[in-house]
Amino acid sequence: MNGITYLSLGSNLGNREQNLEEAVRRASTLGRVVAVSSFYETEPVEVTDQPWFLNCVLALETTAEPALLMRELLGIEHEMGRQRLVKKGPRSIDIDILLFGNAVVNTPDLTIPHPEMTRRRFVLEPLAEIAPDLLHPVSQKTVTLLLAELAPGQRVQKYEPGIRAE
Ligand code: PH2
Ligand code: MG
Ligand code: MG
Repeated sequence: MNGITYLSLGSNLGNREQNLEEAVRRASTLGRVVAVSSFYETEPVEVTDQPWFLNCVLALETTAEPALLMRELLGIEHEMGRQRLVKKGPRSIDIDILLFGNAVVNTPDLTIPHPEMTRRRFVLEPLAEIAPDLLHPVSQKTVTLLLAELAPGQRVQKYEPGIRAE
């Protein structure tokens, strides 16, 4: 399988900016980086009682199969010291596969497209920055349209080092 894969990266523990930069650097060893979005300061969603996140999106051209890619990404999370204590809770680094070309994957360990991506502003805003016309392979909607359809809420703003959003 070949194609461009879109990854969502997030951190809300430790030095968030350094964590994203390090994860981008490590992910770049798995293929060719096509684009990296700006970093965004984002309000926590789903589990809201935790620190704000830095999030970004990365486009990577890779020949790795989705399952292998996911294993490699989990390896990066592990090497970077991620501890899994609370589901959807604070983490030094989270790397999720959003899309993998037009692939639709439904296995016990992996679901592509990422099932939450269309409900998350912290995913759609950075994705719209680097791939506004990209089509969601199931709904066939562009990222721009998905973002426009999102209900208001979920604060997301471009990260400016030194300025805190909270
Ligand atoms: N990740 C979650 C749950 N909630 N909220 C924001 N703002 N950013 C995230 O990366 C995030 C989240 C589970 O992966
Ligand atoms: Mg996640
Ligand atoms: Mg994850």
